[in-house]
Amino acid sequence: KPTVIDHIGIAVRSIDEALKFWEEGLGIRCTAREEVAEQKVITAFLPVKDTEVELLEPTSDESPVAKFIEKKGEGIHHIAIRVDDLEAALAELKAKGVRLIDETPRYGAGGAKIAFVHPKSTGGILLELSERG
Ligand code: CMX
Repeated sequence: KPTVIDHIGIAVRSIDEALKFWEEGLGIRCTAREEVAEQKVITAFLPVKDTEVELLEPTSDESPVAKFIEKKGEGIHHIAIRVDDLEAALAELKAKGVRLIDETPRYGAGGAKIAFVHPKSTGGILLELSERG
């Protein structure tokens, strides 16, 4: 079952540059920074009430985030919804004919189990499902 918006992912060229706005401008502090090698990104998490902003900086030209910035520029890259049981959620969506990018869970920042749903099945939003232990 979907519960809350776990986080909103924002593609940026440079986390250090972006933090000038988020931390110094808005006063929202980054509490965790982590490289997720499998996704070719560095992530920075900024808690906001009940959810988080995730800044995503590509670590390679092959990163999905690098391709996104090249095509669309910096901006909102994905929305992540938290689920209690990711395998069950994926099985249910697959049975309903939803196009999954990840049919089995991967591991994202903070050790969360994650899987992406294709924007073609969601009305144009890259959707992440996230299960936190
Ligand atoms: N949001 C909305 N639409 C998107 C999108 C995004 N982030 N990325 C691509 N699209 C759209 C494209 O505009 C395109 O639409 P049109 O065909 O209408 O032009 C369509 O999806 C296909 O895009 P594409 O450019 O041909 O395909 P890509 O090779 O760029 O792959 C995607 C797109 C979503 C399948 C790929 O980026 C992916 O597998 N993403 C999941 C992994 C990921 O994004 N990891 C980074 C974050 C990791 C983290 O948070 O830890």
